Amino acid sequence: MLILHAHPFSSYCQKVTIALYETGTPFEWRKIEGPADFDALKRLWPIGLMPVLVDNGATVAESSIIIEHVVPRLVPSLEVRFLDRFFDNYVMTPMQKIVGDVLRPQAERDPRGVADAKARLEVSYAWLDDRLKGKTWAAGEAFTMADCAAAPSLFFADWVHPIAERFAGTRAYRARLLKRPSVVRAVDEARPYRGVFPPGAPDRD
Ligand SMILES: N[C@@H](CCC(=O)N[C@@H](CS)C(=O)NCC(=O)O)C(=O)O
Repeated sequence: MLILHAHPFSSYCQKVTIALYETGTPFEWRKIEGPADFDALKRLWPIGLMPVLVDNGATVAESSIIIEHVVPRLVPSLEVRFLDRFFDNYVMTPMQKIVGDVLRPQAERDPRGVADAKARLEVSYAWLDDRLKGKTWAAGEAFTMADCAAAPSLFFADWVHPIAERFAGTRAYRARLLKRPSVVRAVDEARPYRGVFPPGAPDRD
């Protein structure tokens, strides 16, 4: 049995649960909700970031590695790995920077870092808009790990730095992702936690 240490409202955890739902892979949740759960997580993976998977006693960390470990068919090509890196590094990371800044005490906020993160998102939205031309999913007609990474990263990035109307392809792709049953399930599981979204969740999606 696969045990997933994760939280339904965490973007990287959703990336993995979308992959598991997409492929009908059964697993057991270990929800990380308090300090004791984080201590258990750190005993498995001292870096202390979720998700972490335990497969027959073996610990697997990092969302992309978990997906490739459990469902390698979602990672069919180098292009998919590249796009997965794109969404993690250039959409998820700036989105997390903007969210994380809200959690800091006022005196420790980093306006320059937040402005840089927003500028990075603008470039990412524009690059993606061009890249998606003629494609249903990130790498073409098949739904892959790249789309698992895209769904939560674009979902939350649009909340903290809305995707402008001129990026119609990126907006349409986000909307397509939000209709995919595996994504719907992950988004619905996280609905009860929207009230704790640090910058405040918009009343949509
Ligand atoms: N590179 C990691 C990133 C994981 C990550 O950033 N997880 C966040 C939740 S989305 C986390 O555990 N945050 C808790 C913390 O920072 O204490 C992956 O791909 O799994």
